[in-house]
Amino acid sequence: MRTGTWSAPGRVNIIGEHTDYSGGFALPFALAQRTVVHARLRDDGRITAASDGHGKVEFPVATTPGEVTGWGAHVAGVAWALARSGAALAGADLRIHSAVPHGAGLSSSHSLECAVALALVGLHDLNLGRAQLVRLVQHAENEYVGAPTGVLDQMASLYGEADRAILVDARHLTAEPVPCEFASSGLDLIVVDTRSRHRHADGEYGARRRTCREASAALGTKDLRDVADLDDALARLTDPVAVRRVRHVVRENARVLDAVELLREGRVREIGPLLTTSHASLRDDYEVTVAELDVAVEAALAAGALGARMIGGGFGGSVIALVEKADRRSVEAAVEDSFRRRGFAKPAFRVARPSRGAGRDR
Ligand code: GAF
Repeated sequence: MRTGTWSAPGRVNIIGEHTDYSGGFALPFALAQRTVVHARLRDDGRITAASDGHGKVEFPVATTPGEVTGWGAHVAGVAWALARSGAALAGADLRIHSAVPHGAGLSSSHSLECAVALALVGLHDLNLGRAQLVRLVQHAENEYVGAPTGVLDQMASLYGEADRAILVDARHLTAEPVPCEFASSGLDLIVVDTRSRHRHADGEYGARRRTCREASAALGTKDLRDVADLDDALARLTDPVAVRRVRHVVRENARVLDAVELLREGRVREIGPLLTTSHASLRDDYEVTVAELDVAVEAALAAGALGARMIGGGFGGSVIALVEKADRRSVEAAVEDSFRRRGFAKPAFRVARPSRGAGRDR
């Protein structure tokens, strides 16, 4: 194929935060906002990538980590991971347009990587399945970009479906669609971009990954997902930080499965309290929230939201709030008002709807 257009969405995670790198469960969905890549094959071994708003980068298909930095590293990293998997790339011109808000914790970089991966695979007629793309994008992120992320974001982007959430099993890399229609139940899922960003987010994320890995080794389990008796596991851990992290992960996995059951039974409103409990656990046990996230959740709940929580890695980014449609404006006004009173930046609101996943557009 010499030319084509591919796109991949950002994501919202309904529940299941900081569980993926412990082999656990998550329940994200793909957003309507997408990154679109118009691609043309080249035959001179070079890749150019031009992005609205971010400028243009050019590099050879074969680079090594560190050679391309900034946003271009997400593109070069995908080419690098493909080459490492044995693909011979001829080169490509990529024109990129993204409607996924940048830095809002809605997975704009994974949507870019997924769209670029599909474009390069499509242009070169490579035979790679979605599960292979999940790992490939993870290698690009972890080893080229240098962000120690898991598989949640690219699985949501690659496997998303309209009106469905996706039950991600991060150990087996399976993605099971789960009915999820907020609008037809009279509900809205509001995404609040708190506009807060924490500089040390990657280091804090990496530290939590390490604690989980070490705790799992101390407990003799393959992953924290395998902890069968939480009380017994907590009693065997001596480090109070590890106790809190493990408690979050084990309980969060259970909350994901509870939410899936409720959605399958059409009891959409009842997932609200699970969201709120998840937030409390991320605040108190996993310690990944910041004031903006906590204030947004508290204000949304006080204004009548059925449930609310931070999403993504934490240390800034977005919060989701499940609300009756009739309450949307008043919940948004309450959050905005509490931000004004605290002197925080003005938050941005959007209603999220489960949308189609990544694929070829033309
Ligand atoms: C980030 C990571 F990219 C995901 O893999 C996941 O760990 C998430 O934080 C926390 O659930 O989005």
